[in-house]
Amino acid sequence: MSTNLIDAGAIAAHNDTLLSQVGSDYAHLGEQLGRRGIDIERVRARVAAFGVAIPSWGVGTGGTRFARFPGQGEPRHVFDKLQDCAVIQQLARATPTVSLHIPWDRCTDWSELRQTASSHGLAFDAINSNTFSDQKDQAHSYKFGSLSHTDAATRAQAVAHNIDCIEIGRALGSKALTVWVGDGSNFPGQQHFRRAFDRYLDSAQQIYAALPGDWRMMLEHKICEPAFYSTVIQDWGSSFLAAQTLGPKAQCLVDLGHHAPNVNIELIVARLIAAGKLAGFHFNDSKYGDDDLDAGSVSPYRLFLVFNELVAAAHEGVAFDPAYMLDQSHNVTDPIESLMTSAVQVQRSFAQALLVDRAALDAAQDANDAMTATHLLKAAFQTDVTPLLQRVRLEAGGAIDPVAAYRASGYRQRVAVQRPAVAGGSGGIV
Ligand SMILES: [Mn+2]
Repeated sequence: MSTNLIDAGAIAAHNDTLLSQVGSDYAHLGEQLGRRGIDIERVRARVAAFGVAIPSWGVGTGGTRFARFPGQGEPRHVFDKLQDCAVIQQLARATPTVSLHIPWDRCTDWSELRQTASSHGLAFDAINSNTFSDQKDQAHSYKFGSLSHTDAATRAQAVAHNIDCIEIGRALGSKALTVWVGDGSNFPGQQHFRRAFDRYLDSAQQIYAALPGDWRMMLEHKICEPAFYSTVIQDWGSSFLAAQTLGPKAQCLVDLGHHAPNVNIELIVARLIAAGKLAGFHFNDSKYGDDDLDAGSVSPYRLFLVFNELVAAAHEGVAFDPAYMLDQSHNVTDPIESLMTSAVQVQRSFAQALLVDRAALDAAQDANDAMTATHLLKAAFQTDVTPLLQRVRLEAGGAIDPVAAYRASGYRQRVAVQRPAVAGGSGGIV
């Protein structure tokens, strides 16, 4: 399989047309930042080292419970998905890892999959289990829950699946298992809240016991859906309680779209950092309380404020190592275009957070100078770091304008011929 999915000459030709423009914009930005006492080269080095994982399910077209409108040339299996991920990484150079989902990504030869990923310059991030839908030939149904199910055999089946995911992850070089359950209820009185949570904890403990020493278990909470009245791991409080109970290898994963509207997510991030329990992120955006929209497409300032907490904590010497992943549903766009754009958006928020004058912000906070403090954040957020991001991509061999280079490459049209449309598919969001 080719390791060069978009012709390198075409990328170079694309870059040539924009090269002088990027050079002059970058020089101007460097001068602006220099006046603020910021060394652009140092910021560039940190941004160049930043990466966000692509969810394998993200390269398929998503949908709603009403309908799914498949795109052209959708990936048929995990090897096609890897190829699309490789294209994203080749052009945008911000996504060196892929996060798999089992059973959607099951294959017969994991070592072949690992080798193929490696030939594309990709590695594997956290592995995701699925106990929110029934699989073919499954003995027990998850209709009424999985890890928290009232039936012990159903819980045991869900535990065994998670342990199976750990084994697959080990074969692929993953270091984390992400557990999101859809368990919950649709009617008041349907579920005994405390007992359901206790059953969840009991099951989660069995999974935790099977974790290799250098692994993390990432607990992902979600306010609603598929259960619409109550959810067992509904919010960061429940997630934190569970992570505390399980032990040091269990941490809380923050999916930006899994909160009620108006929840202060950056504050949750700060709390989890302080408690040593921040596992990482699923980045996306939302308007109403789920993770359907592209990262930063609606609220880029909120994404910046999340990164502001991360950069501040790192600046203050707090030891933590969050995993960064995208998790969003692409219903009306080409998933490759959305994922490249979102990866760059996440990278942009990180770059902007690096521009905050930390000493001045500390002083403003100590002096209760709210206006200065908020101006300091806005000064960083309103800095257009586009030339810096373009330069990072250029130096890494990517495209200055990834979407334009992708469209010009004709990749989608090529794979549409090779990949006939299949019914169903495994696009989705978790
Ligand atoms: Mn998620």
